[in-house]
Amino acid sequence: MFDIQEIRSQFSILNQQVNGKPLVYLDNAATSQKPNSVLEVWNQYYTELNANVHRGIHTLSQLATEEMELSRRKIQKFINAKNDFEVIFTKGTTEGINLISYILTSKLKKDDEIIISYLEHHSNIVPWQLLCERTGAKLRVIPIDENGILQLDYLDQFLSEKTKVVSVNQVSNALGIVNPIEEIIKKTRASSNAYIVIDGAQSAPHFKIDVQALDCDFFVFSGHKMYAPMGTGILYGKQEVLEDLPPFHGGGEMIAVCSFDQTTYAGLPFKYEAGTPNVGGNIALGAAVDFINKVGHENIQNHENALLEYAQKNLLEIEGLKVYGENANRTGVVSFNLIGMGISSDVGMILDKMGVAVRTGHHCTQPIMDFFDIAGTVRASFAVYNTFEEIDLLVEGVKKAHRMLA
Ligand code: 7TS
Repeated sequence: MFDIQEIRSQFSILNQQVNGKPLVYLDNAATSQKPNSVLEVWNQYYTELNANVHRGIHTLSQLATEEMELSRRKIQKFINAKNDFEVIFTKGTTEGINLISYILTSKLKKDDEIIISYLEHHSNIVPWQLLCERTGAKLRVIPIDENGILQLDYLDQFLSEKTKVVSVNQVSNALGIVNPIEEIIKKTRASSNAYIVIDGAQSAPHFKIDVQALDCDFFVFSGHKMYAPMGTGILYGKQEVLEDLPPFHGGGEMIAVCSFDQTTYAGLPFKYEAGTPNVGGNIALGAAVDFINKVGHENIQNHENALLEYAQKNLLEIEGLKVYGENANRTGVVSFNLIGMGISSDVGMILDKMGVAVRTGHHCTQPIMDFFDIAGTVRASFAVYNTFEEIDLLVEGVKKAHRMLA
């Protein structure tokens, strides 16, 4: 049974007023709120268990290590990784992609190619540009059509023996478009030996992920967008790929033997986890996975898709309102503008006065904004705790903005 009020009761933060109005939190693509179960686990770690992991003989250190490793196994199941040591704790998607682009440096040479798409967040653009600067490789970008849909014909044209990396997101943060990553991965495998990287920042909170079925080399996501604390994230990498590549950070816990003459590295996952990790956060990420599993992926998706459909239908009734990616397969996000009526932040400020939290601007996806020839959009993004009544308040707020700005 999907009981929205029961779910909402687990998120104390939602039960407050902002600017004298009940908070309507629709900025979930930026970061989701955290259920009490996650906060309790986090709090319990610091009040009862705090110790450094993997290095203590003492009881607290052993218990903290066990809890963090249990969390790793929960995440392994969550994404259906073959082995728990293929699950690397990071501080988020940005760190994950930077890590991958760094450790691939020696695998690329001048005139090799890296394929990304127009729909990427800056954190899936800039690390690859930096890799191009280091190696002389070139970036190729799969274009989109006026609906924001990727033009995969171009992928067919781009793929060759020069392609060394294909890195795309599963869901676009700016538009909510669901990209056909299964098809992209199949095409890439068929005509290149490229490393395949999937940015799952906006899909992990919404979809059941199966990295083995996908057959990607890397899959990265952030904990804070899927009900876990900030400063948490996951890098999944295939065993044989991670074993073949060099480490990223050097430091404590990532070595087998360290001497001034020669240092050898620890096995997975520790080779990629130098330094003291975010133990409390990583354990709480496991609790966030428990929360998602308890609600159920199907329930989450059905509810969020119903919210999206309802929001889009009602917003489109407002004169002059344009939804970007209106006809594309989307999840969790409606991105729009009141054409000719101020800029997106004007609408955002009016909504904020009504207690409605949305993001405005370019959403760290300036190429998409350039494509549509706009400075930004108003983005409402949904999580499992949002309600149809909240969508009504959003629509009411946009109507008010329309009256004020027209
Ligand atoms: N990739 C995608 C698709 C994202 O949506 C984001 C963050 C990132 C990477 C970076 O994740 P981070 O956790 O390392 O920051 N997206 C957004 C957003 O849409 N609004 O704020 C952050």
